[in-house]
Amino acid sequence: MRKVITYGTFDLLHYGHINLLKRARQQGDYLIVALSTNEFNEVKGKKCYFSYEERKKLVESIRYVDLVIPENDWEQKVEDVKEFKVDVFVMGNDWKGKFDFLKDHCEVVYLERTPEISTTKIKEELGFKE
Ligand code: C2G
Repeated sequence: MRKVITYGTFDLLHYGHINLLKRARQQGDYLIVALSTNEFNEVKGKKCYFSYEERKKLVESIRYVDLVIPENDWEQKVEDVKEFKVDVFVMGNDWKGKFDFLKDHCEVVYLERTPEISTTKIKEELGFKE
């Protein structure tokens, strides 16, 4: 079984996230999503609308996702790849090059982002104050 992993906050889940998860899943037979915890989002400087549990419930319900694990920090990726015997690491290309160190442990694939949509844009258009 060819296992894929990807990481993210996935707040205000939208079709850009779904496009990414669908293509990530197509890189193998099993997709793990490491979902940023509320605490790690503070480290990332991201203010989430939905809590970790709420975002986990949403991401787990996506047909392309087989397992959701917590992403607690920047440092866990190598351990995750080893622990879950991951073959492919996937991220949107806004991260291009940032995780090439993982090439020592698995394939690294950066996929095109869906350009016209983002959680920030949704919040702005709805008049959310950050
Ligand atoms: N994404 C996308 N198209 C969009 C928006 C997001 O393809 N319009 C992708 C991002 O490139 C990322 C994934 O969806 O691969 C999740 O996006 P975010 O929740 O914004 O993830 P981010 O905060 O960048 O977290 O350790 C890595 C970090 O946790 C990544």
